[in-house]
Amino acid sequence: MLTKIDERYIFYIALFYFRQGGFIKGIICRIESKDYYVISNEDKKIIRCSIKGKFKKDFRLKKEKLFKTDIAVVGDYVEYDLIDELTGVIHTIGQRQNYLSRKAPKIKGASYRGERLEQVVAANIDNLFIIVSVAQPLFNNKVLDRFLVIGESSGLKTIIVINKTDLDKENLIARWAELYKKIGYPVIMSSIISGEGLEEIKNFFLKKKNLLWGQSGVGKSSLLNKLYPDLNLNVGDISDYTDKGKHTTVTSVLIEAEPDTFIIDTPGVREIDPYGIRKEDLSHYFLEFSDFAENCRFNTCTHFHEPGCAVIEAVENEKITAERYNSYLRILETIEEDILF
Ligand SMILES: Nc1nc2c(ncn2[C@@H]2O[C@H](COP(=O)(O)OP(=O)(O)OP(=O)(O)O)[C@@H](O)[C@H]2O)c(=O)[nH]1
Ligand SMILES: [Mg+2]
Ligand SMILES: [Zn+2]
Repeated sequence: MLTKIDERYIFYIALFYFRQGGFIKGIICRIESKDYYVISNEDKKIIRCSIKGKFKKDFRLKKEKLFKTDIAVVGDYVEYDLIDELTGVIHTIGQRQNYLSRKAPKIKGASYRGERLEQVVAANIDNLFIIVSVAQPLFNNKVLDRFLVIGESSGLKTIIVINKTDLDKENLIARWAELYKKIGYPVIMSSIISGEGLEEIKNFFLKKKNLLWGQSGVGKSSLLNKLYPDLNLNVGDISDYTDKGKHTTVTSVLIEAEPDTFIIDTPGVREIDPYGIRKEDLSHYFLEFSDFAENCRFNTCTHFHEPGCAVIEAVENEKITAERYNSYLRILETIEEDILF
């Protein structure tokens, strides 16, 4: 005979197992206003989910005290309950292994848009591809360096893709490729016209979570369409092209291109400011500076004009390129003195 206490005990154990079994695991693949689209781990169906109210409240509290960031982003691992076949409620959001974030765009002459200072682009990324192009938009090493700083400060493995090599009739871009290879970055030269570099990109993609990032018009969506024709992503028309790009892709989307191979296509970035980086830390994100920076006379050296600066000496001895050092100075100028964390 079971006592009342035994019965209650068994009931709670059964409930525990039922709840465990009831949650389904998945990954957020797209966000539209308050709808979080999740790819189910079980049958790969896309489920439209909301986020549990209590969870949102907890998060808000945490947010006010600790950080201002996004509650759930593309690439987050979640657990959800089904309401019906294609809709559900998210109950838990997994700890992020890493994430890519940038400063939220500022409205001219006003404070930051809304409450958010940090805008998380996506989470749990194995490979960050920074896509630039030879022309349309014209290659700009300073822009590339800004992207690289953010990749490094987010702790992501970063790969540079220089696209549209078919437009580089005089082979002007090769020296830039060499410069970044010397620093230690994998650099892929690619073209959707000649097919150069596509196989190499695909090899990096395999069994990984990959994010494509860069300015508008560099060819992020075009490269993905070329590699996986079934995707049929929207691609900008070159006749609409302006210097600022057309912003064809409007929201980040995660796609499982092959089993366990995930790709995130993102909208073109308009302006890019490193988030939460202090002046004295900036040189850590210029990889080739770090060996020299250790030998500066002052450990708070910003390598701008301080006496006994080993980085400036390395620039003079051409061990660090003038191009990278100028980029560094430009970014240093834009970092605000008081960073709010
Ligand atoms: N010549 C040439 N044109 C290319 C290449 N790759 C892309 N394009 C063209 O560049 C234009 C922009 O391509 P998209 O793929 O829309 O660029 P995107 O980076 O996804 O742009 P957003 O979605 O706005 O961020 C299109 O007209 C493409 O045909 C290339 O390798 N060579
Ligand atoms: Mg696009
Ligand atoms: Zn220094």
